[in-house]
Amino acid sequence: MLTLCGFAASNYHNKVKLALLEKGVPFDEELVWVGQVDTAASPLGKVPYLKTDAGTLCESTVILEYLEAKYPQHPLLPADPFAAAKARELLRFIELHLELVARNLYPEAFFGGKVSDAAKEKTGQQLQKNVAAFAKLATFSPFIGGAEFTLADVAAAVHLPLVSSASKIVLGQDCLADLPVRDYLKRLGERPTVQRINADRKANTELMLQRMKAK
Ligand SMILES: N[C@@H](CCC(=O)N[C@@H](CS)C(=O)NCC(=O)O)C(=O)O
Repeated sequence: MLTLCGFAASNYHNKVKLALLEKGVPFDEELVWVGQVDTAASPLGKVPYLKTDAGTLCESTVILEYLEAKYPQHPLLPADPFAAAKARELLRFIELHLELVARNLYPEAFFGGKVSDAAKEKTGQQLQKNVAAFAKLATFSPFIGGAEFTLADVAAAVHLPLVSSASKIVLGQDCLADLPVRDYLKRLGERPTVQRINADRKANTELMLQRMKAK
């Protein structure tokens, strides 16, 4: 049996959870907050990590690739190698050039912290450039890379909402507003798997905020 360790307010945790749900692979979830991580399993103390019969794995995208290889049912990568690489290209793009850049804004957007004006300006410029490049790769027709729901959609479903709201809250402008992201996310939100992710995220976010207040 697989055990997914982490917390449901985390988009990286939800990326792996959404892939498990889409593939119909049974799994348990273990609530592990930052600070409670087994560093033998995740040496940087990050979530998520996955306990498997063969051992533990960290890094969400590595876990996604493992799940694809180990559980071929309901594939989330196309069989054609080039089409699969295109899906991975979008997945990597979302993670590196959107999520990781927008993450500089999260302390102020979501955790009551402050981001310097210089960091805001730099992040805003990077996002503008990266979103324009992303627009050349993403089709949103109906899925992010075309006709099939793939790992790129799994990443998009969890990362794009945060990129949108962080830029809106901190920079005063949703950096994805000119792309059909809202309609796309609405379509994805019709999937029972995404509904489960969103409901669990909401409940866990409440819990996380209560914990933060109590500290
Ligand atoms: N590259 C990692 C990133 C995971 C990550 O940053 N997780 C956050 C929670 S959303 C975390 O554990 N942060 C705590 C920390 O960095 O110390 C992955 O893809 O799994």
